[in-house]
Amino acid sequence: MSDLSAFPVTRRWPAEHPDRLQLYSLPTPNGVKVSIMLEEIGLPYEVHLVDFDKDDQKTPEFLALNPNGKIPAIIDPNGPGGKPLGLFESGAILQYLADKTGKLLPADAARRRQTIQWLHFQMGGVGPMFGQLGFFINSPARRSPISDHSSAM
Ligand SMILES: N[C@@H](CCC(=O)N[C@@H](CS)C(=O)NCC(=O)O)C(=O)O
Repeated sequence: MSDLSAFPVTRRWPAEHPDRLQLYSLPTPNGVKVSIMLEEIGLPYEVHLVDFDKDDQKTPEFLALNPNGKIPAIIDPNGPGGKPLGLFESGAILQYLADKTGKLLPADAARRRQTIQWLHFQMGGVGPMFGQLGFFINSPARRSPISDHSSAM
């Protein structure tokens, strides 16, 4: 039985199956990336809902796992050397899971680099652009005065 008690996040979200990978997430674009990966590679996991309506992601327990206060984050009870490992940042998690299982990341050096290239393109380009679009356009409370003004014209 894995001991995850060193991770404060497990006090707020207790692990029912501590031997399984623990996922702290919500079905947002960054959140589902890890869920899809876990389903694809078939690794058993336990999911914990981080509720933005309750600002769960800003609680001390969650911040101890990800100081940036954003989902997704994981704890792998079976990390390198058999020790538990906490990780955040969806791209880092995807690459870790691919390395761990040998799935979805080619062993061939050139194809491996190309796959990581597309991962970085998603992480540094597409993801943040869509994130900002959602933040500035879709959220009425956060709509900028400039876009309000231009839409009234
Ligand atoms: N670069 C990070 C971005 C994570 C991110 O932006 N997560 C959003 C949901 S998609 C979040 O947790 N937002 C909550 C907040 O900012 O308070 C990653 O890829 O993991």
